[in-house]
Formats: sequence, structure tokens, C-alpha cells
Amino acid sequence: MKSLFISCLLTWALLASSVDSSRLAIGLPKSDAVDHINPHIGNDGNGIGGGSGGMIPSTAPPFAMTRWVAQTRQNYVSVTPYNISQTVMHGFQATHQPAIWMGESGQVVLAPGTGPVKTSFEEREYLSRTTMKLSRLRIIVLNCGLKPLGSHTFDFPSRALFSPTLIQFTRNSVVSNNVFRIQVNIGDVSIIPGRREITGKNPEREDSILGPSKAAHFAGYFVARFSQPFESWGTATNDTLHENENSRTDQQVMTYVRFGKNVTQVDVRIGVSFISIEQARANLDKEIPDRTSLEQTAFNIRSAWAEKLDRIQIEGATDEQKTVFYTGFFHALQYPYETDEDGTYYSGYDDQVHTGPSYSGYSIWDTYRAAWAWEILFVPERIPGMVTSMLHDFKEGGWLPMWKDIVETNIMASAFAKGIKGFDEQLAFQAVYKDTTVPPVNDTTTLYADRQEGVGVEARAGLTSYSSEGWVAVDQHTEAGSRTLDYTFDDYSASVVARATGYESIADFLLSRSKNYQKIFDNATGFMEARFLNGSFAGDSAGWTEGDKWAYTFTVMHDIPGLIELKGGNKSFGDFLDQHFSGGHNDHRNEPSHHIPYLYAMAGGATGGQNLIRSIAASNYNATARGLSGNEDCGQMSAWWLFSALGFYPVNPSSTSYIVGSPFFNKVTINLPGSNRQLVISAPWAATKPYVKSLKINGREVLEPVIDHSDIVGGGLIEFEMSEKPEAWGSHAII
Ligand SMILES: *[C@@H]1O[C@H](CO)[C@@H](O)[C@H](O)[C@H]1NC(C)=O
Ligand SMILES: *[C@@H]1O[C@H](CO)[C@@H](O)[C@H](O)[C@H]1NC(C)=O
Ligand SMILES: *[C@@H]1O[C@H](CO)[C@@H](O)[C@H](O)[C@H]1NC(C)=O
Ligand SMILES: *[C@@H]1O[C@H](CO)[C@@H](O)[C@H](O)[C@H]1NC(C)=O
Ligand SMILES: *[C@@H]1O[C@H](CO)[C@@H](O)[C@H](O)[C@H]1NC(C)=O
Ligand SMILES: *[C@@H]1O[C@H](CO)[C@@H](O)[C@H](O)[C@H]1NC(C)=O
Ligand SMILES: *[C@@H]1O[C@H](CO)[C@@H](O)[C@H](O)[C@H]1NC(C)=O
Ligand SMILES: *[C@H]1O[C@@H](CO)[C@H](O)[C@@H](O)[C@@H]1NC(C)=O
Repeated sequence: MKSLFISCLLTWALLASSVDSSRLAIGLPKSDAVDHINPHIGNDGNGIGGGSGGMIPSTAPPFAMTRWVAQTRQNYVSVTPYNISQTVMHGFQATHQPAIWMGESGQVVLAPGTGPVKTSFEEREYLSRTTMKLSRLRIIVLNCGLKPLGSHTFDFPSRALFSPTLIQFTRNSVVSNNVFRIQVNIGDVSIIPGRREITGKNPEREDSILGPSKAAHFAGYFVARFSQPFESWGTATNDTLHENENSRTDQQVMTYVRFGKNVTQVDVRIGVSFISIEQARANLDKEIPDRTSLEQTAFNIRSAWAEKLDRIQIEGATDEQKTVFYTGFFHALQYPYETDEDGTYYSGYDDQVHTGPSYSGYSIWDTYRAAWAWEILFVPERIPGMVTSMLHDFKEGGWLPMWKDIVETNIMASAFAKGIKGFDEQLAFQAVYKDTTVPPVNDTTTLYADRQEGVGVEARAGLTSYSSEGWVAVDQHTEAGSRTLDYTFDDYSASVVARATGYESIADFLLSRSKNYQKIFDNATGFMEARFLNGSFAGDSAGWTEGDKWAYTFTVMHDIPGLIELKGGNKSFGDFLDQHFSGGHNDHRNEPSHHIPYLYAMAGGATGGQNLIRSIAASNYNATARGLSGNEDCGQMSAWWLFSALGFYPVNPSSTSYIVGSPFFNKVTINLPGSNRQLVISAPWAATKPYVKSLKINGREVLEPVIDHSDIVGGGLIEFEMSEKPEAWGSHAII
């Protein structure tokens, strides 16, 4: 059974005197791994493209549907609810927003306060660090099971012992990243004093203008249950209080409750749901039943993280490296987020409730590279549910998801190879086959710009010209060069699915079509280049997304030997890699560059990549709020570091091969779920010796810089002999 874990919750306590901070730490399960999570990594920077990871310091169990975050500003598409440089807090938000560039859906905000009820977001500035001196009251925000963070302990600016609590539910939100428009959201709220509950329904879905599915009845529901009786209450709209009112349906609707003067501490637990208020109440009763203490909730959530993160123990890492490692692991297990509740889920595709597993919040164009490979290895128990969820999307919406945030949002575009079972393989083949053969409606007349509105399901936009010419025509579609190369990889992956499900001739056809990357390789320049429908090349800067001709010329992950041949052989391919890196063309902030340093090893020059991987790791990641040079992109950015630290990377994630790089740590001990044999990766003196001199797997000498999936999941010993100088090992190209 999968439970929706809800909201971790809650987490505030009003204490009249000094805080008994020991109360928060006592009895939590020990986990060195969890102690090394720093939720502030990736919080800072200048936003998209400006060196921000786009992460918020939120608390929730792994793959949680709902995350709690201290709110410093209103969050919209491309604006997170928390900005580390803003020290004024306005409340705590239960958010579902999966990444900085997607919109919020059905959130609820809790705003404890003192004195008169303040309804406007801006006025609720009671949590300023600058006002600490004024107060003897404190709000403790326990970072659910993680370390209580200094910045999460805030003082109240008032001496009053009296505490109205406001719940804001709907707001008039800004929708669309491109054209700012106001979306009016009409919500319902009710106060049920006899049950000490506040309930509500919020239809806000900021991505509602994207994609073809209207999800007409989508809403976030909640039940908030308090530990103390309400003394008085009311509802409110933007700037008007409706004292004594028990329910209201309105825009910008809120409720408030006040507690007696003798009340010094209030605990509130909040259950949420995408199905109904009754389901939200059932989720609350199941996951944080009455009389569950804040400490118990913290214990449960910390245990859930420890259970995952303790699967990997590292030795010989600096404290900073440990923090980057376990925080990366923590980030990688946040998405996609579970949306099934007690075995049922709301589908935005057909606007109905169904049974089975369900996930949302994918950014498949980013995560297929290494984030999924990480999940397949380290949380395999989740994979059948994730695949089944995508097949549900196919059944209910007609297509596999690309960027699902409740429903398909059309942003950007393989467990078979690794032998994962537990989902409907024939249905998976049908879904994949449809993607490879059926162009979207109006394909040749739709541009498919990023976040373009009013278009059907994008699926493989440009498949019409890709099928007839072999490339996506740049005069018909945006991002045509990137799409062409992505589709060649997709064809390769689809051929793996077809072969595994017994469709040999389809597999052969797709495998041969996966060579289409050759058709946009311009012999005259030696670079990939998008083409017009008439065959002319379009110039080397047209048709790329999140990368340029340099990154994309290496984007043939499924056929590196074929690419090496196009580039004139191993030697000249190696020179091309040198030009790429020494010319400053590698842009690790975006995904198309991620696999490139590993290509040295594939062209017979393993040593060329080894020190480079170390320096990319050092210059793009650290343990500070600015510690991610690029967007976390639902875990892909961290997955690169995690794999690199272990010493290998899934260059072709639809195969069983991992390409060897340079392990960072002396020893890594891995307890793989479902395996009774530990995996030990040993690399003595790794910190000062970046080069690999030899490799043995379970005593067997390995000459090619490749580790197979079976060598990892089977457990045993992977032994690297390291050296401070370049070695001859790995100087045969991989065929
Ligand atoms: C956070 O706020 C600061 C100051 O307003 C701003 O410069 C910065 O760009 C913001 N960061 C993000 C990631 O939005
Ligand atoms: C909400 O109320 C504030 C304060 O009266 C006002 O400035 C603001 O324009 C109102 N917002 C909306 C969306 O009505
Ligand atoms: C506060 O006083 C009320 C009324 O006397 C009482 O019912 C309630 O239990 C008291 N609460 C606490 C926390 O002492
Ligand atoms: C396809 O184009 C026709 C004609 O412009 C339009 O009526 C229809 O809504 C479009 N369908 C989709 C799914 O975009
Ligand atoms: C590049 O050259 C090869 C070998 O001469 C040829 O087969 C291929 O068609 C050329 N590619 C393009 C896009 O012209
Ligand atoms: C092909 O089409 C493009 C875009 O319309 C045009 O610029 C180019 O001249 C055409 N090439 C030929 C050979 O007609
Ligand atoms: C690269 O090197 C391998 C052996 O090291 C060789 O088999 C292969 O043919 C070479 N590839 C090219 C294109 O030269
Ligand atoms: C991490 O360290 C901070 C403080 O030294 C720097 O300001 C950041 O630029 C750096 N981040 C990265 C990604 O290297």
C-alpha cells in the first residue's frame, strides 16, 4: 500500500517563554546521512539561467505530494515561495510546485499571528528576523525530521499572548510565464468549531493554460485540525473580515480562528487531497492520527529519509562532499511526487478518480539522463509504480507524459533494458509505439514554442518531417535541431522496448531510424545543424534548446561509436573533445552537456575525462545556497554528481552500461534494496589520485571503462586502483 503522505506537518508551536530546543532533537533516529542534508543548497542565485538551483528548503518524506515551506513571497510560475535573501516570512505553504518553472496547484497557506487579523499577504510580516529583539514569543518550525534550521526559528514581533491563526486558501493568481494575466480562483472554506477543524477547496492551477487537458474539476482540498478549541472565528476575503461567519465561497478567501488567552501552544495538523475533503480527512487520520506529537511526526519523516539515504555509506569524503552527496540524494528523491491517496488518484486527463499508483511532476527531458538511472538503482521499489502511472496517463490522456504537472504541460520531451518488472509491458509497448509513429494533430502547422498555449498534446512535435525527411524541419518548428537528436535517442529507446516485448521488425525499423542523427551532421562544418524542409542547412545557431551546436554535436548518447566515425575517428574525436572543453563550450548548467566528459573514455582516452570530471564537480557544486550552478531540474543536476562520485555515469541510459569516470571517495558501501549482497566500491587514496590505473570487478580484471548494470545490482566488489598521474588504462575505445 502506498500512502500519500501528506503533509508532514505542521510544525509550529507558540511558546510563551524560551524554546526548549532539546524537545526537537530528542529521540530522533540517528543517521549521519540525514544529518548531512542541507535543504538550503540550491536556494540562492538570480533565478533561471542565473546560477540558481531553483530549490526550496521544504520538508516532506521522499516523493511527497505535499511539501511545507516557509513563505517569503507569493509563488508563481518561475517564482519559488521561498527566497533565501528575503528575511521576512508571511506564513507556511503546503506546496505541490515541482520545480521553479512550473505553476502552483491547489495549495494552502497557514499563517499564525498575534494581535489583529491581517488579511493581506504583505501585512503578515510577523516573522522578520529583524524584529527578534522585540519579542519573547517564538515560533518553532521543526524542519520535519531534519535538523531544526536556524533560519526556521523565528520570534514573534508582539508581546501579546493571543494568537489568531489565518488560513489563506484561494488567491487570484498570476498565470503564464510569458504574458502575465490574473486567474480568478473561487474557493470554499468552512470552520467546524465542534471538530476544531477548518476545511476548504482551492481550484487554483497556474498551469491550466498549458496543454489540452482542462482538468475542469481539479482542486486541492484540506482539513486542518487544531489541538485547542477556537474562542472566536470568521472568514475573510482580500481585505474584509466576516466575523462569526462559518463558511464562504469567494475569491481570495480565508478563515481565521482565535484561541483563549490561557493558550500558549497550538498544534495543527493538516491533511490534503486532490480528491475531496473527506479524503483529506482520511489522509490526515491515517498519516498523522490524533494525539500524534510533533516529535513523532518528525521521527517518522526522518526515519523515511534515513531508510533511503542510509543505503549508501561513504568513507574518505570531506564534510562538504558528504553534504553535497546526501543533499543531492535528497533532491533526487523529491520528484516525481506521489499523487495517489489510499490507492486512488484524481486524473486531470479525464477529470475522474481512478485506482492505482499515480505520480506527477516529471521533467522527463531532464531526468531521463541520470536521475531515473539513479532511482532505478537506489529506489527500485518505486519504479513499477512510476511506470504504471505513466501508462495510466496514456490510457486517460492518450499519450505518455513529457512534463506532467497534474496534466501534460507540453514542456520538453526506460526501465526495460535493466530488467525492471511489475508493470504492463504490452501496454508500455503500445504507448511507446504510438509516440514513435503518430504525429500530433496539426503537426505541420504548429510551431510548438516553449509554453505555447492553445495547442494539442505535443508528443513528438515535428514527427511528420522527421518521418519523411529524417529531420524535424526548422522552418516548421522551434527547437528543431534538438528535437531531431532527441527523437533519434527516443527511437533507440523505443527499439529496446519493442525488442523486449517481442516486436522484432519494429525494433529493427526504429533502430535504423535512430541513425537519423547523421542526417543533420553537416560534413562541411563538422557540427550538427538543423535543416529546413527543403534540405538546406539552417545555420549553426538555429534550432537548439538549452545548449548550442557544441553540446548538441555530442548528443548521440545511443551511438557514440557512430558519432566518432562521423567525426573522423578516435583521434580526431578526442581533439574535438579537447576543443570543446578548452574553448569553454561545455555548459554544465544545462543537461545536454552532462554526458560529454564521459565520452573521452568511450573514444579510448579515459584519462582525458578523469580529472575533468573532478573539476566539473568542484566548480558546479558546493554545500552553500549557491551550490548548484544550474537548475536542479527535478534531480538531474544532482544525479550527475552522485554517479560521478561513485565513479561511473549512464551515458546511454537506455542501455545497461555505465561509463567509468573517476571515483571521488576511498570507499562506498551500498546496501541495494532487494539484494542480499552489499556492493563495495573501493578506490584507496581517491581524494589525491584522480586517475584510474586498473579496475577489478569481483576479482575479474576489467580493461574497458565500462561497468554493467548486473555488476552493480548483483553486489560484490568494484576495486579501483588509483594513480596521481594519467595511466594507460582505458585507452581502447568502446565499440
Ligand atoms: C531572491 O531575491 C533577491 C533579492 O530580491 C533577488 O536578487 C534574487 O534574484 C532572488 N532569487 C531568486 C532565485 O529568485
Ligand atoms: C487586496 O486588498 C489590498 C488592501 O486593501 C489592496 O491593495 C489590493 O489591491 C487588493 N487586491 C485585490 C486583488 O483585490
Ligand atoms: C483555557 O481555558 C478554557 C476555559 O477556562 C479551558 O476550557 C481550557 O482547557 C484552557 N486551556 C488550556 C490550554 O489551559
Ligand atoms: C487543428 O487545427 C484546426 C484548424 O485550425 C483547429 O480547429 C483545431 O482546433 C486544431 N486542433 C488541435 C488539437 O490543435
Ligand atoms: C556527409 O558525408 C557522407 C559521406 O560522404 C555522406 O554519406 C552524407 O550524406 C553526408 N551528409 C550530409 C548531411 O550531406
Ligand atoms: C530552403 O528553404 C529556406 C527557408 O525557406 C530558404 O532560405 C532556402 O533558400 C531554401 N533552399 C533552397 C535550396 O531552396
Ligand atoms: C577507435 O578505436 C577502436 C579500438 O581502440 C577501433 O576498433 C575503432 O575502429 C576506432 N574507431 C575509429 C572510428 O577509428
Ligand atoms: C559555491 O560557493 C559560494 C561561496 O563560496 C560561491 O559564491 C558559489 O559561486 C559556489 N557555487 C558553485 C556552483 O560553485
